[in-house]
Amino acid sequence: MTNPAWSVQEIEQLYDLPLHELILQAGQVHAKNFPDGDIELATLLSIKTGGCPEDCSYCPQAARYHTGIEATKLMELDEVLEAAKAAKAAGSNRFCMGAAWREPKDRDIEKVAQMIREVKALGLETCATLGMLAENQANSLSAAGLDYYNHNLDSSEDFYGTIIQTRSYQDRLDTLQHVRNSGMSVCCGGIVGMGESRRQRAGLIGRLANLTPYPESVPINHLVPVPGTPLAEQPGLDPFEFVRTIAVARITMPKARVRLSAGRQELGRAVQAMCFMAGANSIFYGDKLLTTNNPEAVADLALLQELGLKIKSNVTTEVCV
Ligand code: SAM
Ligand code: DTB
Ligand code: SF4
Repeated sequence: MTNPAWSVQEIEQLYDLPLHELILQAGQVHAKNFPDGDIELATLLSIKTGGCPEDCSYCPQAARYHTGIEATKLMELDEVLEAAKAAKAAGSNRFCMGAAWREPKDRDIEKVAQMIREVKALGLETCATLGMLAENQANSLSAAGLDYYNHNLDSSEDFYGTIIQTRSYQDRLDTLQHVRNSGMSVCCGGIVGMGESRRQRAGLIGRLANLTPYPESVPINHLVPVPGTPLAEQPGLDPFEFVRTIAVARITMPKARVRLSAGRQELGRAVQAMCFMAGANSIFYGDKLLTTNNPEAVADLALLQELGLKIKSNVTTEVCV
């Protein structure tokens, strides 16, 4: 996936279009690049919750904020497999294992590698999000068969320092490079609604779109303001601005799966429908994200059916020769 360089100004110009023109343009890009128009379902499991030493202002799992989340140890393999089997049976395509680590230790990588091998054997795509990765760690996960690694830029570089101080923007870019070099696909997006300006949202999308190649998966999270975190009282973003962000992501990263991620419960059905028209083609599916609530699976299936949207198949047909 190579892409022309996008300037922040060009992206702002897209944002400034009348909403119906922006959605039309994004819808055309989507139809051309995803003729099937199917929606991918990705299920999250928090395999290690809470107690994180980082200071991400939005995050309920940071130990320094008092959010009522209890820290756990790394989950046992059996428990992970049980959740993966349930996700597969519910129709999910991808199983994403998340850990509240700044970075994994090498012995954690060995344990997660075992989870990856066994989840993959169930016929699910695998994804993990474990924090920063060193080169050797990315290579080990890739060798275990990990399909995607999720690591977000979260915001534009000029807004980043107001939300996170314990790791730099460059640290994130370095991890993304290790993931890319290891041969895994990149899942990288951000959060909107943290008090950033439209120009800063355009800056985030620009950084994502200008990664060479741009990410295969782009999760766009709407901030879930969690009591106890510094962003608990952050006023919600105008829903049309969220739709615009999805459309702009679609136009600038035409072949990426653009995923409606955290915050869907607050968006409601009508705004989500607009997001699908603007080119979103993936959702986190299952009653829970990592620690916060997600729409119930039955409600999501009903919404997709009502909108006439096809779900990506999770049945792998093996050809015997
Ligand atoms: N600890 C790892 C890391 O930071 O890369 C993996 C897990 S972390 C929870 C994954 C992503 O979840 C963050 O980068 C952020 O984009 C998103 N996230 C966390 N809390 C959120 C919230 N309250 N609202 C929206 N997105 C959130
Ligand atoms: C991503 O971009 N969003 C997901 C996934 N990648 C790991 C996580 C959302 C977390 C929302 C807050 C929570 O549930 O703790
Ligand atoms: Fe830790 Fe990840 Fe939460 Fe930041 S986003 S506090 S690194 S779990």
